[in-house]
Amino acid sequence: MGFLAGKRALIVGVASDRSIAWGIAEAMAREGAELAYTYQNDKLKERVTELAEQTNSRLVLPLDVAEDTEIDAVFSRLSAEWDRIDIIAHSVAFAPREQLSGSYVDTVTRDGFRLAQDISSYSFVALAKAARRMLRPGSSLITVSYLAAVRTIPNYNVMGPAKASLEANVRFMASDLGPSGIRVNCISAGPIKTLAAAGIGGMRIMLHYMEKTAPLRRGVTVQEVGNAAAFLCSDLATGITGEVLYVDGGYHVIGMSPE
Ligand code: NAD
Ligand code: 0WE
Repeated sequence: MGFLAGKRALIVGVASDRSIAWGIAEAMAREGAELAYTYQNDKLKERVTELAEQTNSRLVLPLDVAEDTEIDAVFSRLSAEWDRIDIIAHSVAFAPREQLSGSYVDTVTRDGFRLAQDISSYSFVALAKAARRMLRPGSSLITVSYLAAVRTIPNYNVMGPAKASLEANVRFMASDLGPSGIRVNCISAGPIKTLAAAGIGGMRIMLHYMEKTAPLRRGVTVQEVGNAAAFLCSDLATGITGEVLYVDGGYHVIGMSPE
């Protein structure tokens, strides 16, 4: 029997079989969790429905996290099927593409900054807020961040402050929900070729740099991120909350490259 047997998990952020959210979903399903999924828009409906079937899930609901009405609709639909939610996995980020290259100061705009914060950070606490009545002692929330929350990375630009805000959100949510027995954690993942990373200038160079300099001398996989997420959301991790766990081959500890 898997270490998530009997747990019910909502997975937010599957766009393809390369998504980090899909790595999380597969690991959680393998460990015995029952899953529900959301998809951002109609373009993704069929693909997410097919992936959901691979984990024996028929609960596939539309959700644009910018819309409070859609967030509420997800949990009112879920409450008809489930009496509680044990796990919410949030794996969503967005900033206007034109702000993810070039000079930070020159390209950032008020609207871009607001949108990045809204979709990439606020949406996590918005889910917790709407799910609150379905969360129980033992429930666990997880999100996915990136090193640029705490270090500058060229071109990540406005997403850096958004990830910094997401990690602070994790700490405030953990403090607030901890007395109710609800844990909130974050995985800071190394760079992975997903749709969100497609077309990002310099992605190949970054992966190559990881392979040369990270302690493990390689990149990480969505399976590795998924396994860590499954652990953090399981009763194996009942003493852990408010944490940012790096799944990056150790890259974040390096102070100077070996050559
Ligand atoms: P992905 O493109 O597979 O997933 C991003 C998801 O965000 C998609 O499913 C998309 O539908 C969803 N999304 C965007 N705007 C949304 C909205 N308004 N409403 C609902 N959903 C919305 O890419 P990914 O790399 O799996 O990204 C998942 C998370 O992992 C993101 O938070 C990203 O910042 C983070 N992350 C990615 C990497 C990487 O290198 N790929 C590294 C560290 C962290
Ligand atoms: O968090 C991310 C990517 C998030 C992302 C990606 C896109 C592409 C499509 C947010 N918004 C958008 N908007 C779009 O229109 N990563 C950690 C992957 C990533 O993105 C980078 C990176 C890395 C790594 C951007 C610049 C530099 C490095």
